[in-house]
Amino acid sequence: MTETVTKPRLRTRKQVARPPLYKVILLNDDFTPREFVVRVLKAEFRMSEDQAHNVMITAHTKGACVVAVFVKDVAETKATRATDMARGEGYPLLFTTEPET
Ligand code: TYC
Repeated sequence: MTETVTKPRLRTRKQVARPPLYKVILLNDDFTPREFVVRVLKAEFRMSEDQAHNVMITAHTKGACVVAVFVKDVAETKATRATDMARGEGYPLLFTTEPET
């Protein structure tokens, strides 16, 4: 039995879905206790104590720090939940989101 194998005339590439990613950003403020910021980062973003501490210190010294990137609704949900955790304790801590360039 014979078989004819023909090469595709053009190189094709499987279409890969790449949803746009969004950064979750932690903003500094003068009132939220450092340990509370660390606690929120560990709880909502599943960071280790060390990772959370580094992110907190970066936001504290530079004014803001990228926490992580996610698809849009995961980023928004996590930012909202983390911010709400702070509101529940009366702290002004704020997480925002923005598209990754
Ligand atoms: N600046 C706060 C303090 O001195 C601590 C803090 C760090 C708050 C990072 C917010 O994103 C933040 N108590």
